[in-house]
Amino acid sequence: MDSVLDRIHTPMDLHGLSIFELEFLAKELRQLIIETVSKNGGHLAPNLGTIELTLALYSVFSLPEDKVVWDVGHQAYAHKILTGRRNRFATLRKKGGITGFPNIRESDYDSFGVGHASTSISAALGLAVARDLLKKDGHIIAVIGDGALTGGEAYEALNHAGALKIPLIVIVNDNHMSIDANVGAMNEYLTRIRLAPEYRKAKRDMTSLLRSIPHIGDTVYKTASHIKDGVRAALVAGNLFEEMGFHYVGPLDGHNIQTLKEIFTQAKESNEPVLLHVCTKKGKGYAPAENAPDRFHGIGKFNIETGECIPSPSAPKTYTKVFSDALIALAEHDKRIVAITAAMPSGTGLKAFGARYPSRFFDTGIAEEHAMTLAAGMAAAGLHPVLALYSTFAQRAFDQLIHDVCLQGLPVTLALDRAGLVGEDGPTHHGVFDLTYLRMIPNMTIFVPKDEEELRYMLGTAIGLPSPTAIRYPRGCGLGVPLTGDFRDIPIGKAELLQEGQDVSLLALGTMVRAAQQAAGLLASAGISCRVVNMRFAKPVDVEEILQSAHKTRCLVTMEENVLTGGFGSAVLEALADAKVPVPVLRIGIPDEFVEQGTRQEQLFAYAMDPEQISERILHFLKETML
Ligand SMILES: Cc1ncc(C[n+]2csc(CCOP(=O)(O)OP(=O)(O)O)c2C)c(N)n1
Repeated sequence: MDSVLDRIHTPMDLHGLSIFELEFLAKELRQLIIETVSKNGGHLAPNLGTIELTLALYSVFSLPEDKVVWDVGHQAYAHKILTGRRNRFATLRKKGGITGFPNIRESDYDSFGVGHASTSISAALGLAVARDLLKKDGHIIAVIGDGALTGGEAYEALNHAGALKIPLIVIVNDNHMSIDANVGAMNEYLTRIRLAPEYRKAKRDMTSLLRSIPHIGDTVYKTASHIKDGVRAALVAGNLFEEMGFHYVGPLDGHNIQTLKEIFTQAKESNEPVLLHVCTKKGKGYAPAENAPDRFHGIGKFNIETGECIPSPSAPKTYTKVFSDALIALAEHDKRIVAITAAMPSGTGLKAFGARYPSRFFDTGIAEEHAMTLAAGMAAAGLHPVLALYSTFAQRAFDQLIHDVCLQGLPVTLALDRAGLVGEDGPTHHGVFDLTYLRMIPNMTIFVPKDEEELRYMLGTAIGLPSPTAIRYPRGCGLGVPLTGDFRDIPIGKAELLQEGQDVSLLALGTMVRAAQQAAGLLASAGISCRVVNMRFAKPVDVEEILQSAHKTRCLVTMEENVLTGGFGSAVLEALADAKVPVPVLRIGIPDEFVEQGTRQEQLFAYAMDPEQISERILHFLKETML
């Protein structure tokens, strides 16, 4: 058969296709997605699971007038290919290429930008309210995974939508998985619905019974649907969604395009909120991803034949692994330590902690706010929780951090992984705001390790403190420094002087310490002598060291992998202003803009944060200030 994909230029081209053609197209999409992700990396398993769902949706609804809001957006590759981006799909996640998530600046078909979970129902409800107030037409559909449905915002939106009662379609894409296995009572509830054989049988029996009544058949079937609903609700111990104001339909086979099309066609006619429970298989159609959907959730380059990752040259341990090993070791002797993750046990390295200390490990689901207050509660009762979150997702729990943890001065340690620039996932995932949003909170101590060994020391030190602490460390491998296995206390608020110098002081934090040392080397060959300091703490900053540097050298350079607005450089300026010390300061960090996707190296280069450009900037700064 000739390519069907070649005939698709807009989603409206799907409307006339037969089921056979749509199924053929599903195969072509699968192949293109597998090939592209094997080269560029990306989210594979979630995308393979939603191909039939996407095709059925787009062959029934009329995009872009009808709008589909994808939750998290990591399953929207078929959407991108079918909405005019096929020719650019090879540039997926690359610098200047198409993004890995829906992005309203990229296409009119991307009705809402996303990357963080559990926002789809709120956004879709907003679109639906606007449609009605502005007297426009169009169906609004939110597609949310069972994992994203563990996030509190999803319930806030369901609660609101059920009461507003305006037309809105919510599709729950239930594949029984978050990134790792899904958790929580809602997950168990969906499973009960999915598996209840008596529910499926009773639904079938009731339908055929009503339809078989002579003469009245379909009419009675429709008017009596409330009886059916009643039976359904009773059988599944009360259908939660119906009770929240949604008309529930499901469970449905999410890979059967014919069935999905029929149900979507019916859902189009509804004047009230409808919730369609669609069951899919994560990784569908590619055996390695079906067998290991967690590993193939988000993956780097891999070999399509074997499913094996393309090995990178022997790399040092990741910061995540060093954190994980250190926490397990500390917990051996300190029974107060408990570990919490919000749906990222593998990503944060806490899976190993859970295996070692099952009763001291908690996965809350995608519920960062709850996780933060849960930690506060535990700390108030004598435990020392270590809450490991990706820096970007910790943004969710900002109020809980201020109000529940810091205001009460509770000993919770935040382990913020993926801090700084994260590369290909782009602007939704960079951890570049944490120094700013943490630094303003009273009672907080912020540790920033220069390497993986210092991360170990800082973790031990933080857990020893009776107050809130945060440690932020980057994505990926450490520097390969030797790991002694020791835990040494780091003096709070004290910087580490790495090199004396007379001309310029480089005050660096975290990943930028190595860059500062390299830049100092380059500057030395240009005859500039640098004092290099590992500042270690974004709060409290070592004011004494800052003032000494101002006294000993002609200017200061601050270096951080964070936005400049309100970050570490700002802290240094505040310290100098408070001490009334007038000294020129060059701040190196991320300017006031969202950082686009690319490799981490490309991003550092784009902001002139690599050692070569840093040394050039310093030379230029020295000339500019005529020092
Ligand atoms: C607020 C937030 N926390 C954590 C994540 C990381 N994350 C991305 S996808 C995902 C799992 C989503 O599971 P589900 O919604 O079921 O989609 P599936 O991948 O199974 O299709 C998680 C935890 C996120 N994107 N946003």
